[in-house]
Formats: sequence, C-alpha cells, structure tokens
Amino acid sequence: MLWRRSSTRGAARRTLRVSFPRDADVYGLGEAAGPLRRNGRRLTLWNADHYAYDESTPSLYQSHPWVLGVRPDGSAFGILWDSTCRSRVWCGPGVLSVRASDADFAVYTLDAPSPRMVMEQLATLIGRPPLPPLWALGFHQSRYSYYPESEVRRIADEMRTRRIPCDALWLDIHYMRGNRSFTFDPDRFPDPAALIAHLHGRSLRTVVMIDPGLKVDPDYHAYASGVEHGAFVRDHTGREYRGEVWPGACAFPDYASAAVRSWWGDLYQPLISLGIDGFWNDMNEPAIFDGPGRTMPESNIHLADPEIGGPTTHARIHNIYGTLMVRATREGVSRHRPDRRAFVLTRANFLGGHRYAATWTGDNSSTWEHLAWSITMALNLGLSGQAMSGPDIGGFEGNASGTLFARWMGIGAMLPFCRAHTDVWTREHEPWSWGPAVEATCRRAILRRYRLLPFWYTLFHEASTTGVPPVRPLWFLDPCDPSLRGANDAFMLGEALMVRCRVEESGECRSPMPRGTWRPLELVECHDPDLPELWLRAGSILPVGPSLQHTGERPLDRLWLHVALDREGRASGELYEDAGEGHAHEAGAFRLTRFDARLAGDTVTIRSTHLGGQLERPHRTIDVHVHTDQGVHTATQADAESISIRLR
Ligand code: NBV
Repeated sequence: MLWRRSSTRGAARRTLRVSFPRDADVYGLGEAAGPLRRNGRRLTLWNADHYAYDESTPSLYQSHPWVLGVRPDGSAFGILWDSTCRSRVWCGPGVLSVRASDADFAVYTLDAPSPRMVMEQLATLIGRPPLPPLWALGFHQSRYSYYPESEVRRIADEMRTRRIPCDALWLDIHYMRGNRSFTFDPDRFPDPAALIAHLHGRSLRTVVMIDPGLKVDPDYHAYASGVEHGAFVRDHTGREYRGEVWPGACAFPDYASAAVRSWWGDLYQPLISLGIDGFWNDMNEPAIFDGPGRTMPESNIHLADPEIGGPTTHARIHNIYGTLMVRATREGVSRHRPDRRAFVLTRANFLGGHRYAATWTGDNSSTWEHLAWSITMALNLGLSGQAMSGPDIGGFEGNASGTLFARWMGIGAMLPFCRAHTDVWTREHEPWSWGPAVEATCRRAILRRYRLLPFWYTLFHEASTTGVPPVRPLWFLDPCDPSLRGANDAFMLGEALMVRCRVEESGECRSPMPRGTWRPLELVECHDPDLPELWLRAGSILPVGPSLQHTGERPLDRLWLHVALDREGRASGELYEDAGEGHAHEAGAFRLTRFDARLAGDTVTIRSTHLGGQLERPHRTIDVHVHTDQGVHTATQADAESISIRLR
C-alpha cells in the first residue's frame, strides 16, 4: 500500500496531531519565506495577498497542507491533510499539529525508503504537472507595466539587438481598458493583433494578465455576460457580492461551479484569436481591498458542484479559489486552442493546483534576503508538487542594485520559472538597466539557461511522469547525510548538476559540498563570479544544447554531452526530446534516450539506448566532454549508437 488514509470524521476536535521522530527534518508546506527546513515553523494556511512579505508572514498566496519528513536514516514520510479550510500548522519537535476550522477531513500518511519515493507517492494522490511548452522554459521579461505598445516594441527590440535570449514579454494590467480583464486600452494598445504579430515576428510570445474581479459595469461584456450566466459569488443574503479591486467595485466569478468555469474559459477565446500565447492570473486569493482581511467575507455563498461538496461558504472555497480559477483558465485555453499546450501562471493556488498553472512567489522585495528565499521557496514548492515556480527576478518591491540584479539573474536562471518582473514604482529593471557589466552577467546567466534547455526539458518530462521536481534540495541526492539538511543556498537540478549560490553581497556559498566527486562546469565563454557555480556530479552525463536567442531558434542540431565518470569509470544520463509544443508526444512523438559511459583502458565509450518514443534519432553532431582529474577531454562525432573517446 502506498499510503494510509485516516479520517477525522466524527471527531469532536479539529486538531490533528501526527508524531514523527524528533530528529527528523521537515519540509514542504508550499509557499513561505525563510529557510528550507520547516522545523519549528508556524504557518496559517489561508491564501493572502502580502506585498513585500518576510519570514514572519504567516500566510502567503498559496496553501499546501502537506509536510515531507526525512528521518536520520534517509527514509521519508509525508503527511497530507485534505482540508481546504483555514488551518494553523505547527511543525513542533517530533509532532505536526494542525488546527483546522474543519472537523471532517481525510489525512494521508505516506512512508517510503527515500524522499524521492514519497514524492512519487504524493503524485499518485495530487497528480503530476503537465509538460510545459518549451518556450515557457525560456527567459521572460515583465514589469508592472510595459505600455503603451511602443514601449513593448522597444523592449522587444532591445532584447534582440542586445542579444539577450528571451522567449516572452508580459503585459501587466495597464494594457487593459480601465483594469477590465479581457479588454485592451484603445489608446495604449490600439492594434493588439498587430503588436502580437510584431512580437511573434521577433520570436517573442505574449503573456497577458487576467484578474478575477470583473468591474460592475453593465456595458462591460465580461460583467454583463457573467450576470446573464448567474456566474458571480453571492453574499449570505443571496445578492451578488461586490468588492473593490483595481477597476473599482467588482463581482467575482464562482469558479466552484463547472458551468461558471466553462463560461470563464470561453472569455479567453478572443484573446487566443489575437494570438496571445499565455495567461497570467493575478489577485486570485482573491485579494479585495475593502473586504474583511482583504478578501471576501467567509459567509459568501458558492454554488459549488457536488464534486467540490455542493453549495458552501467562502470559508471552504477560499483556499481553492485561485486553483479553481486557473482550472477554468487552463481548460478554456486548451479548449479554444487544442493543438497547443496551455501556459498559465497563477499567484494563488492550493496543493494539487500545479496541474493547471505554474507559479511565482508573488510580491517579493529587492533585497538580498529575498534573493536567498527565492531558492528555498522554489525548493519547498517543488517538494509540495509545484514543479514550475520562480521569483520575480530582481525583486518586485523596491529598486535593485546592479549587483543584486546580476546575482539574482544568475540564480533565477537556474530555477524552474525564469522571469524578471518589478513594481510600477521602481526604476528600470531590465538586464541592461545598470550598464554593460550587469548586462553581460545577465546575458551569460540566461545563455547558460538556454544551453541547459535539453536538460531542463528532460527534467520537466521526468516531473510530468513521476512527480519528482526538476529542482531539488541537496539532501535529495544523499538523504543520509545530515549536514545537507539545512543547505539553503545550493541545490540540485536533477541528479547531475549542483548550483552553488552567493546570496549575500560579499559572502560565499555556505552549503557543504555533498560527498563524492564533483567537476566544475562552465557553459558560457568566461568565468563570471556573479554567476552561481555549477558542479557536475561524478557518474552523470549532462545533455547541453547550443547558445540560443530563443527556444525556437534551431533544433537540437548539435548536442554536448558533459560526462563525469564515477570511481568505477561509469556515468549515465537521459535526454527527452519532442516538438516542444502540441500534444503529439502524448501519442508517442517523442524520443527518450539514455546515455551510458564506460571507461575501458584509456577509452571512454558512450552508448545510447533508445528508451521510448517513436521519433527517429536526429541527424546531429555530438560533442563529448569528459571531465577528469587531468582536465576535459573532447571529441566530436555524428550522433550514433556509440561514441568513443581516448583520454590522453
Ligand atoms: O498587476 C499588478 C501587480 C503585479 O505586477 C504583481 O506581479 C502582482 O503580484 N499585482 C500584483 C497587483 C498590484 C500589486 C501592488
């Protein structure tokens, strides 16, 4: 049996206490700033908009009722309490205590020999993340907001002329007419189709923001059709609930109803016709300026479907409001553009919501502390099932210094979702905004990411089939080594690549080196001390691609295999390839290859094994780099079943 389900059904108390060994380390709980380990941590699971949060903020935008524990012997356990209601969590010594405002919820306890296996078990309960379109793994540039459209074109031109690799530009709320979702401001954006085509001509995608609060205005198509469909959340008296957000008084779709989700999904159709590539759902905690606790009253009524438990109050729906919104968004976008993979970014979410949307860590600040939390937050989100997350690179609130921005770009480029974004009040926060030195570091950071795309994509494929996140804590690799449990400033990409970061202006990486042999790796033209160090683990083969300006620039016509042999003279790695878009891979149009290297005498032979998929072996050149104590040995050869290289 994978997991054990118990229930608090009928229990008079609403407190859940699960004991575990006092010397276990605990992680997970989704989104909270601070160190990686959750031991001693108190949090409240209640989705909340919290501008410029910090370690003491009890609730952020997402709720993940899930804890992953690792015992000293490296075995692991998981505790999932299936309640969407507000819960106060304390990870005390040897005990997880949850006080939920809910008397009836299931509890799942998982147990396995390794954290990896617990993550795989978790995925059987909450689902695996969909494979994103390849472009979504590129670099994204955003700000609150690029407008008018000439400014968007300028940013696009700067990206291309300065040769900063980039796949997408983002339009924040100023593109809308009076902050009305699903509209364009006619003065700032008179011809959105032409703008989007212009960006596509430069191989840049467009992602636009859509907020849930729809302005109460009978002449506004989205609101009027919402009224017609009876789509809005009601107050306890049964009247349409209204709350203040950016456009003024707004009504809020009741995404707990399938009919409302379907109506909401259809609103995206005109935007899809314009060619918009991705959608960004913000403010979906929901954040409401004049509501109690800056959200809607808990007594509001949702006409939830039986699947969600039937009509209920907002107290029960609050934490899944964002999840239900992005479910509606993703389903609508997929319905109206079935030949492509949907890309949705959300601010609010709940455990399991990774099936619908990627996420970012909300309104962080331009400080060194927040740079450090970018790592621990992405790691804990990954350990809570959310494979694709990242911070606002450079920080949202406040002005970054050039050094901070450069360092942040270096680290952000090694996290799953890579987007620079900043507040409306801040100075320019583009890679070139601090002069040539910062620009050069940013270019190198992003180029590294693009060179690693074959590896990133393989890791995302792994996540989509196993639930194991692409970015993992150091201890994931060696759960028995207690010294790694609190490593906050170094992490792994898969099992092959360690990223060691400098998260203080003048400090060094504090995390210990894991056991084993590690080979330093550089993928760009020169060593840059502002970039995190990359280390290749002995025993691995890392697939690397060419330098690109965007993900569609060229196929993987040249592949680099970085090989680090272990003590037995062996190494292995995998490569997943498909069209990077669409759904043909689901019917077998992909190729999964394993590479195995073996040293015999002074010759390393790398054999490739076709593990799955119907795509033919591509015609391409492979550059093999074998990293040894004596240096790096290289050979270039056509992609074949076997490649040999003599080490001398
Ligand atoms: O839409 C404006 C911002 C957005 O830039 C940010 O990323 C979100 O987290 N949004 C919040 C609303 C206003 C924040 C002050």
